[in-house]
Amino acid sequence: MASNIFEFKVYGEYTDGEPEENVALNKPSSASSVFIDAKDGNKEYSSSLAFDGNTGSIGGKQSRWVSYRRKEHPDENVDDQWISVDLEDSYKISRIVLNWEGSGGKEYKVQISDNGEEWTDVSHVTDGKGGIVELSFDEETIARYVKMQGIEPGGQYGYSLWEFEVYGRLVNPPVDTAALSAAIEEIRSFRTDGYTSESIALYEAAITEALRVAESVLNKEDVTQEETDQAVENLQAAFESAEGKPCNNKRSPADGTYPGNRGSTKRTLRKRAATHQKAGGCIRKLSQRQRKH
Ligand SMILES: [Ca+2]
Repeated sequence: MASNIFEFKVYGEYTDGEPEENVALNKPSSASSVFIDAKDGNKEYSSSLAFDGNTGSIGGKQSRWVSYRRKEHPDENVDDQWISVDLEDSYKISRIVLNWEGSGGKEYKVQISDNGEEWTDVSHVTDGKGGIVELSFDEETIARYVKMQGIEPGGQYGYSLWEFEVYGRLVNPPVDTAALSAAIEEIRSFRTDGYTSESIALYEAAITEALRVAESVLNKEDVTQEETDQAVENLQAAFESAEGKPCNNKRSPADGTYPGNRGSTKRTLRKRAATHQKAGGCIRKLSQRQRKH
């Protein structure tokens, strides 16, 4: 069979113009069995050959996975065979392309899993004929592992796949913006805390831009954890630079509180900070723990 016809691939695009990528390419794979050709130098048709992006040959061996064949394994259940891939992260799967060699699957299921142990059917093909089979999925098809579970091969030569392609988008882990919200809220609260007008003006000049940037990060769509963490750092740096001069009390690195303030109520802290500020001291920051009082 001429393999070059398989090299022509049409890649789709997402609505934002990003090209789809084969996220199974060169990912770790496994299979229930691997055909070893004893008559041809013991060539092994291992599972990785279905995920190498190659639809031709490598070193005289065709780049395809092949399961046990009935001829060499008459006592095995050569129908119940599978191949799977670990995408190494969760993806929203839009398409799966099975590029069968002539000896394809007649009946098989495509399954997905989050843990590689419990599988959910997402497709059941009962009239497979080999060649390229393209399966499409909706937005909710999210998985880390994908498997082709064979039920009945197309012939006596086992299941054979040139390539097993999975197209999808990485599912981003949820971004935790609680620290950023808290930092913004904490700084806002200082703006109404009854400092002298001079110190408020100085403070606001230093903090306004940082606060504006932090709020834009908080409201940004598709914000990343890295951007969020950086915004908290920037906000804290701006806040600290707004201090008239360095505080004598060092911040405790463990929880961000001032050792001298531990156990104080919010009201006491505010009074103490105001007094300190009026005396030409620095602005102090209430910790989250202290704000709960
Ligand atoms: Ca291949």
